[in-house]
Formats: sequence, structure tokens, C-alpha cells
Amino acid sequence: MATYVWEKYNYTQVESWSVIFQDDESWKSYDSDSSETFGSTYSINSDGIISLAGTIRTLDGYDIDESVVGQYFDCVGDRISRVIRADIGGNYCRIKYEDGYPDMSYDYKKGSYIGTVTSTSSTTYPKNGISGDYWYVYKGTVSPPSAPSTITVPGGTIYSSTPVDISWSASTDPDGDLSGYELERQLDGSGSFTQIYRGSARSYQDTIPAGTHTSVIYRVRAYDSKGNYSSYCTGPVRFVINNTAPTTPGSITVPDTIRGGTDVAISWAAATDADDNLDGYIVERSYNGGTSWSQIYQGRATSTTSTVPFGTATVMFRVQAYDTAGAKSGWRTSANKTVVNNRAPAAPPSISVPLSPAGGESLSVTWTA
Ligand SMILES: [Ca+2]
Ligand SMILES: [Ca+2]
Repeated sequence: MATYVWEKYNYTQVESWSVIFQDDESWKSYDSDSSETFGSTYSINSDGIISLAGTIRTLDGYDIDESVVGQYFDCVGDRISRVIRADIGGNYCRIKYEDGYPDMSYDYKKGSYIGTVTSTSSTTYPKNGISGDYWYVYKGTVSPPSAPSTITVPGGTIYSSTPVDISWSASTDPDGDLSGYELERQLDGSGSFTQIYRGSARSYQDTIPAGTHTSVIYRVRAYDSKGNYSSYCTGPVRFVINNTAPTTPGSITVPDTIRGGTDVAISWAAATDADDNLDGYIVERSYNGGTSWSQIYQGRATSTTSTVPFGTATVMFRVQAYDTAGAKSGWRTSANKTVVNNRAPAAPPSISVPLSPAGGESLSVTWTA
């Protein structure tokens, strides 16, 4: 479905005086807000001064010349009857309205630009004119993006509590205004789809919450900056096996004093798993207060050792549990420990003792520093 686009503007009201005058062959009126020159015969400034070089008449057809100076006469026809007076002197005349109802109409001029508006109907706003408080200029139609041609969902069974990577192919937009994608998920083959991602990326890591879900379908569509949507690209049905992530280990234990260059013993409390499929633990270490982490252990034990290099300033450790479905617990993190960097002095390189000590005499034993 096409979307119709307009530019939206403020507008201003302009008074248009309905005195007309003859310029060569034609009769013209003028706007009171600007000085204008018509041909070479008449010029009008913003005070309504008309250079007099020919016949001037009202819109109703009354000539104005020296014979009506200071006189009054009625405008007739279907207009409100009113009086005008022409003061003529020198080579100009001034048209003056005496009854408080200047014989003027209103014109409208397009004002400052506000923005664009859209509609699915071509008749919501005027093509070029006023509706309500604004002036609209029709700019044509815009088109939605193409739908992503593919959506990729991991094959086989999906476990709840375990992240799954969903990705999709890029869309294109005839207007060049593609903005992003919306990814939606439907659980158990019924009910509405729920949006789980909106943005410009083309992949998303989803985790189905633990529960009683049995199947999942993903679908994605593209949108542009005007709010137009593509159709959906819908993925296959995947079966879901309910799984709960293990509990986070209740504690992690590291020595009170950690010495640089020595092995550090780390242990943690065992996790539990509601599905009885706990598979092991991952332990990570950080030297910069948790800004970055590196893995130092993965396995089923509840303790490990780690050598902290001499010269390390601080160290912290964390552990999480995982199960056979790949679901992971939260992290249990140690305090940030200051490392003690102190080594025993080296042994003296040599020691010398006399080769043939004599009994009863004192010995001289020396060593090098
Ligand atoms: Ca578009
Ligand atoms: Ca589990």
C-alpha cells in the first residue's frame, strides 16, 4: 500500500485590497502588504498610494477621478454596501475606506516549513493549500521496504532458558529510507506475535523463558523512516523443550591474601538444576576490576587453581553454572583483591669454609651477598 506524503507549513493571512485599476488593457487588484509596480502606468506602495496616470475604479466598477474627490458613493452588487472616498492631489490618489469595513479580501501565503505528514489516503490533505491551521504541499507517494527474503533460526530443538541466535537477510527500499527491522515471536502456535526486537541490526539473540512452551515461530519485517512496513518473512516452527537454567553458585571462595607469582586456590558452592541436567561450571578472571574477563576453567569440579602473575595489581574471579541444554546461571563474583607482590630473597651464591680446619682453633666461614 502506498503512503502519500505532504510537506506541512504554517501560513499567513494577507489582506488583498479590492480596489482595482486599469493597467493598459486589464484590471488588477493589489496586496496591501507589499509595494508593487504594474507595468509602467501605476505603482502602489504599502500605504495604498497609486500613481495617477489613468483611470482608477472600485471593484464594483465605479471610476474614481477628480470628480469624486471628497465624495462618497456606495459599492453595489452582492457585496456589503460601503462607502469609499478618493482624495486626489498632485499626480497621485489615496483610496480610503471610511466605514471601518475596508473593501478587502484575504489571501493566504505559505509560511515556515514544519515537517512532513503522511496518509494512506490521497485526499486527507489538499494538494497545495490550506486545511485547518496549516498549508500542505503534496510530494507524492513513498513505498515500503522489501521484506527480508530469509530468516535463519537454529535447526533442531530449541531449549527454553538457552539463547538462540536469529538472523535475517537485508531489505531494500525504493526510496532509500530503510530504517530497521522488527522481530516477533509466537509461542505454542497460537495467540499473537510479540515484538522482541526493533532496530537496524540483522540478528538478535533470543531466550525463551522457562515454562511449559512447546513450539516457537519467529517472523521479521522491515520498516522505513516514513513508517511503512514490508510484509513478514516467517521462519519454520521449532519445537521447544522446557529447561530451567541452573541456580547461580551460592558463593565463591578465594584466599584472603593473594600473592603474585603463586597458585591461587578458588572454590565455589555447587549449583542445583530443576531439570537435573547440571553439566558444569565456567570460571573467569579479571585483572582490571571486571572491565574484561578471561576464562580459566570449565568443568564439573567445584574448585580450581590459577596462577596470578607477579606484578598483577588486583584480581577478581567469578563462576557460573551451565546445564546440558546450554542454559547458564548468573555469575557469582569474588571481591576485587589487591595482589601482594613480594618474593623471598635469593640464596647467597657461595659459601667458603677452610679446607683443613684444625681442632681447637677458630674457623673463618664467609659467603657472598
Ligand atoms: Ca520507503
Ligand atoms: Ca536445566
